Amino acid sequence: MNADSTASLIAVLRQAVLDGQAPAAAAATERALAAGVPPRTLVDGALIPAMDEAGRLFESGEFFVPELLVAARALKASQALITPLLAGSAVASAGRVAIGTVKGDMHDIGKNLVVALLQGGGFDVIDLGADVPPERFVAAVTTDRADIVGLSALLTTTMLQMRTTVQAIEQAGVRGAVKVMVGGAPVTQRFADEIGADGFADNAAAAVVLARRLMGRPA
Ligand code: B1M
Repeated sequence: MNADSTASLIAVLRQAVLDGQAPAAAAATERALAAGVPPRTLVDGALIPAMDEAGRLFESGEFFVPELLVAARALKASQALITPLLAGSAVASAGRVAIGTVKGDMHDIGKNLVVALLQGGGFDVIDLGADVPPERFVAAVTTDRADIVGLSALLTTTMLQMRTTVQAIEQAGVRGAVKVMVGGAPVTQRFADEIGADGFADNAAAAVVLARRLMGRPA
């Protein structure tokens, strides 16, 4: 396969996601994978750029929430085929991570990518889903015995729930038993420091490196 055909397979997938065409996105993903395009190349070259473009069109008033929703649905049709390949087949657990998108926030595409790469990195992952209240994160520590709690947020309003969640973990008396990592488009290292998180990662691959560091392992 030459660079031109890889680029055109990626472009077709990117466009299918942007157009909200779930069957076309799934078909383009299958074609690209069958042609040998690595799954991570599809994520970085097609899926993330398609959602970035959808966000730009939303900001400029050319897309509205329904267009974002169908684009997200098309992305998930592709992601469903890619995720098992990213997750790999690690045997020994590198640690237990409970991860979710914070209360009030329905964005889960980036969180799902972090889940897939953590699983690929050998972590035992409890996916708490989206719109997760602080008390569920607390239970992940007290009941599920998570080593790391991962908080994702995509809205400047809901990222404040990260602080509330860290406080809830503190109030439950289990802050010393768990590491907290945070991420999502509006989140910064500075914000992570302010709320007392143990680490911040700005993408899914960096989240795996961070989780290893928080577990005291080499990256
Ligand atoms: Co919404 N949305 N959305 N949206 N949406 C954004 C986030 C926005 C930036 C769009 C815009 O205005 N340009 C804007 C937020 C503005 C702000 O707060 N500053 C916005 C808005 C305003 C809204 C609504 C309020 C719109 C409305 O209703 N009027 C509404 C809120 C709903 C709610 O949550 N309560 C809303 C709704 C939606 C949909 C449901 C339609 C849909 C989400 C579908 C879904 O996720 N199931 C949606 C989408 C798709 C987007 C955009 C277009 C794409 C988000 C995405 O999936 N990006 C987004 C614009 C944009 O981001 N360009 C937008 C791709 C994804 C791979 O990236 O999630 O950043 P990301 O994840 C990355 C890293 O951040 C990091 O790794 C990931 C992979 O590399 N990461 C972590 C993420 N979590 C991590 C956790 C970690 C570590 C790293 O450790 C634990």
